[in-house]
Amino acid sequence: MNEPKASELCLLPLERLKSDPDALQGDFLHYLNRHLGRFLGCSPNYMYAAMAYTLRDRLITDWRDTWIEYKEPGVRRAYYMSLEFLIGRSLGNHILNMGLETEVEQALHDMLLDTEEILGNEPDAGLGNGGLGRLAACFIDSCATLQLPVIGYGIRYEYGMFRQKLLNGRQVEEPDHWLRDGNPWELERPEYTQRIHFGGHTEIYKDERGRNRVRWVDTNDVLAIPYDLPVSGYGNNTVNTLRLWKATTTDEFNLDEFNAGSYTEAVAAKNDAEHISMVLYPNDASESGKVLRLRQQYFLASASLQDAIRIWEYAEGGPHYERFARDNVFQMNDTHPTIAVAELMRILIDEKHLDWDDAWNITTACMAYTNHTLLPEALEKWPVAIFKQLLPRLLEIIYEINARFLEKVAMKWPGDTERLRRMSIIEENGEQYVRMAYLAIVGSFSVNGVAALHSQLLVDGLFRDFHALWPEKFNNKTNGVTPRRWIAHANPKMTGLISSQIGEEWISDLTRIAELKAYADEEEHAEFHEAWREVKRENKKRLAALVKKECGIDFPLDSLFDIQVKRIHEYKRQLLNVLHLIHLYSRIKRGDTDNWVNRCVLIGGKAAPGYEMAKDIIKLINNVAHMVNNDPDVGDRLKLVFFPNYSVSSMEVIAPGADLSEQISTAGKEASGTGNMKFMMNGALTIGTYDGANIEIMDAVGEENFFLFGLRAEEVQEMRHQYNPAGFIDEDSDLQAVMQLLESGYFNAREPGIFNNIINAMKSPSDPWMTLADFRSYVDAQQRVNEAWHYKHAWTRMSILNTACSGFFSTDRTMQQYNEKIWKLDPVTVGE
Ligand code: 26Q
Repeated sequence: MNEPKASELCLLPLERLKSDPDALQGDFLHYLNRHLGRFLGCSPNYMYAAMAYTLRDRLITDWRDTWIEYKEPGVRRAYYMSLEFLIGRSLGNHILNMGLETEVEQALHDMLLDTEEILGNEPDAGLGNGGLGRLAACFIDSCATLQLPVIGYGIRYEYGMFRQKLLNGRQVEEPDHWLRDGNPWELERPEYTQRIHFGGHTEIYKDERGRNRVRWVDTNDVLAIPYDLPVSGYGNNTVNTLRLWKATTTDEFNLDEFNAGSYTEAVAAKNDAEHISMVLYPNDASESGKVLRLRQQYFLASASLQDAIRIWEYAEGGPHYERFARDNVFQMNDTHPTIAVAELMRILIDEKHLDWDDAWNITTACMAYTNHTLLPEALEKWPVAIFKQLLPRLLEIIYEINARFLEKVAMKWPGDTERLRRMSIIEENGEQYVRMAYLAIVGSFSVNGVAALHSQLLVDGLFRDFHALWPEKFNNKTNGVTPRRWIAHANPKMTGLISSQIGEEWISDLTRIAELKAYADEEEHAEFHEAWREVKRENKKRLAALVKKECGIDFPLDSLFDIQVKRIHEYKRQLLNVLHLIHLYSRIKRGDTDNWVNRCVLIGGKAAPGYEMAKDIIKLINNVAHMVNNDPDVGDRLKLVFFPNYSVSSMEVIAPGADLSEQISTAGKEASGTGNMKFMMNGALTIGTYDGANIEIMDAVGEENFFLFGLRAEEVQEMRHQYNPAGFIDEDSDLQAVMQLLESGYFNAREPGIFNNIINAMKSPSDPWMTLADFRSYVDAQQRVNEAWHYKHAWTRMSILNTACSGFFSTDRTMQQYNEKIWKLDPVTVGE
C-alpha cells in the first residue's frame, strides 16, 4: 500500500496534449472508435463519452501536478465532508474552465456534430437533494478556482436523487441509475481502500506498557473504495479532487455458516455491505430515522478520516500528532457527517494510542460545523439503542465527551440542572437519543449559519445555551453560487454581452460585475439596453422550448415569466403562489382585467416520497394548471405548468429565462436559499419575504429593485399565539373568493375531497407557515410587479441592476471568508 514518493512521480514524464480542434477531433475519434467501439452516427451518449475522455486526458496532467503540490509536507489542507454533492453535468463546465469552448465547438462542427446536443447527453450527477448538496458542488468549484487545497469527501451513490414523473398530476418516483452507461469522469483507486467497522462489542485490555486500552472486536467490516472526480479551476492549472466512497464487502466469510453448508447464505449476507452506498436518502427537511442512513454517515466519516490521516502521515513522513491540527481541518456539511467527531477521537485513542486530552485538543482544533436549518423536524437525533448496536465504541466515546462537557457546564452554572438537561448531548425524556447538532457544536471550534438572519436566529434560539458558553465559536458565512456554472456556462449570451462591455475579469472576480451599474441608464446606453432585452428574449425562447417539450404548453415570449423552483415544502409556500394564481384566474373569470399583465408561471420541484402534504401540493398545482390552460376565457393571459423532474441541468435553462423569481418562504424558515442568487445573477427580479439571503439580496440591489412583502421573522413569532386565519379570510374579499373557489371543488370536480388536507392546514390556527397571513401583502406585491412590467425600460434597468449587484453572492467570496476565518489555508499555485 506504500505510495511512491512525490519526487519519484515527478520523474515520470507526462506530456501535455495539444488542444487545437484537430487534436481534439483525433482523440475524440480514437475514443469513439477504438475505446468505445462505436462510430460516427452511433447514439449520442457515446459521443458524449468520447468527448469526456478526450477532455479528461487533458485534465490529468494538472490533476497529477495538483496532488503532488498538496502532498508536500507543511501544506495545510481542508476536507469538505458532505453526504451530498449535487454536481449536475461536468463536460460543459470543464470545457469552460479549460478555455476550450471554441476549439471543442470547431472540432465537433467539422464532423457535423452539435455541441449542445452532445453536452445534453451527459446524465446529471444528482447526488444531493437540493440546496445543501448544490452548495457543496459550488464550494468545491470555487476552491479550485481560488487554488485552495480542499478535498471533497462524499458517497458514490449507485442511485442518485429519484427521477420525478407525473401520473394524473401526481408525483411518481423512478430510480435514477445514473451510472448505467459508466462514468467517464471517475477514476477508481482501489489501492486506497479503507476498512470500516460495524457492530461487535468492546473490551478492555492491557497494552505492552500495562495501560488499560479499549478494543472494538467481533465487528462486521465493510470496505470503502474511493472513486475520484476531477474538480477543475477556472483558467488556472488547479484540478482538485472530489473523492466518493463506494461500499463493498470484505472477502471474509462467516465460517460457521459456511461450514454448516449454507454457502449461498454466507455469500448473500455479504450483500448487505453494498447497500450502504446504494441510494441517496430523498428527504431534505426531516430526518429519516433509518439505520441504513446512520450506516452511511459513519461509513463516510470513518473512510474519509482514515484517508486524510493516511495522506497526512505520508506527507509528514510519520505520525507526529502534535502537528495534525496544524495541517488539517474538516468542514462538516450539516450534522450528517458529525459522527466524525467521535470517530476521530476513536482513531486517535484506540489506534494511535494518544491519551484523551491530547486527542480532544486535536479533534476540537480541526472540526468545524455548518448548520443549514432551523426546522426542528430536520434536527438529527439517533436512538441510543441503535447506536449501541451499530457503533458501540463510538457510543462510549460520545458518553465520555458528554460527561466531560457537562462538567464544564456545571462549573459555569452551578446548580442549574435544567440547563444540564437542555444542553446534554444525550436527550433523556423517555427514549434516549444522541443529539447530533450538540455533538457537532461541542466537538468543533467553529459553528456557522448560512445567511446573516439565519446565523442570528441560531444564537438567539436553537443554540442559545451554547452561544452563552462559547460565543467565539459562532459565526456567519452567507452562501453563494458559482458564477462559472450559473452565468458563464448557463447564460453564454449574457456572458458575451457583459464581457463586451467590461471585459472577462468578472468571471473569476464577481465583484467586478458592479461595473455594469454604469450601464443601467437607458438614455446613455440605449443600445446596451436593447441588447440586454434581446438576450433575455433569446433565453426565454430556449426556456419556452423546454417547457413545450416537457409540458406541452406554449409560453408566449412577451409574457412575464414567473418562476418558483425548489423542493416542495410547506415552509417554502408553493401554496401561497397557488392562491395568487387562483386569484388571477378568478379575476379573469369575472372580467377584471384592466391593465392586465400576461404571465407564464412555472413551478417545479421534488417532494420527499413520504411527505403526503407536499405530494398533494403538486397535485393541486397540476389540477389548477389544467383548468387554467384549458379555459378559453384565459387565453394568453395566464399559463401555468408544473415542470417535472427539476434538476441542476434544467435550472441552467430556467434561470436565464426568468423575469421574476419567487422566494416566498415564511420569514425565519429558509436558512438562506441559493436559487434566489442564481435568478438574480441572470437578471430576474425577486418577489420575496424578509427571510434568509433575500435580505442580503435586497440590501445589495436596493429596496426599489426588489418586491418585498409579508411578515418579518419576529412578527411571525409574535402572531403565532393568536393566529386567526378565519379573520384574514373574513377581512379580504379576494381571499374569500379564492378559498371559495378552492373549497367548491372547482379544481377537483371528479376527485372529491382530495384537497381537504391542504385546505384544512391553511385554515388551521396552528398552521406553522401562516400562509393566509401573507396573502394580502403578497397579492399587493404581485400588483406592484405588474405595474413595473408595464414600463419596459424601467424593468430592463432593474434587471441590469440585479445582475450588477450580485457580486457578493459568488461562492468565491463565501470560500474566501471560510478560508480567512476558519480554514486558514495558503493558496497553492500549480504548474508555474
Ligand atoms: C437528514 C437525515 C436523514 C435523511 C436526510 C436528511 C437531510 C438531507 C438533506 C436533511 C436535510 C437535507 C438538506 C437540507 C438543505 O438543503 N437545506 C438548505 O441548505 C441550503 C444551503 O445552505 C440553504 O440555502 C437552504 O435555505 C436550506 O433549506
